[in-house]
Amino acid sequence: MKRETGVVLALDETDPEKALAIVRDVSPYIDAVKINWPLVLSAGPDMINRLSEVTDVICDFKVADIPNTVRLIVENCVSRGAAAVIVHAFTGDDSMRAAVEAAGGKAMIIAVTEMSHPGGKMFTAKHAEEMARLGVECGADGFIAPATRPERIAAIRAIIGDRKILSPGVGAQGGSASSAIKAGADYVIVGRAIYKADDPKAVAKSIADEIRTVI
Ligand code: O7M
Repeated sequence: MKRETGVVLALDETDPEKALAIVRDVSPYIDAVKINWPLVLSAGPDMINRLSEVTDVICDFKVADIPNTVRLIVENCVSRGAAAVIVHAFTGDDSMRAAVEAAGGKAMIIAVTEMSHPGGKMFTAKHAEEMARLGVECGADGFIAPATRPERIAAIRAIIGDRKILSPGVGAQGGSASSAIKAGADYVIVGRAIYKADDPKAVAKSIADEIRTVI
């Protein structure tokens, strides 16, 4: 996945044609688009293939299952052209290794550590460092850490070396792009602040500009 602007668009827009139009509009200012169940359930998995023709696609299915099921999901995403697949790390080492093996070096495997919403403090925060260490041992290429708590990005960075950090929670959830990048994130993940804006391209550009000032 390229690292030019540091912006990943979380495309939770559920109207397929609107979603495609937004991606085409903002594509000069994003490094990748992240899609999750809201868009895939309304548009179908073929959306992975269609979006892959425009930009890199991160399949955020937060896969959390036994190794065989994890493998089947990751293989399907990769065959549709995904550049990365996001998995939960709490499933343990065998499921994490199954994800990495199924990706076969063709797509990045990104593991969730601490989640960005208030509820993320209840369970994920307490085990975030352990999950980061497990991800490193199992060969994960990147990690999710919360832009809403930049000090937690720094804690994960201290464990994972130069593997990638993607940080959601910028904009609608109150986090700032520059604080996340300064704390050690490689990319920020931004959804509503871009796709619900009157001018998504202008917002994506302003976030890319903000990131450029701190690197
Ligand atoms: O900018 P938003 O709040 O509209 O969207 C944030 C996106 O990031 C949305 O797609 C969430 O599903 C995702 N996300 C979080 O907000 N918090 C997390 O802790 C983790 C994710 C995520 O992307 O996990 C892989």
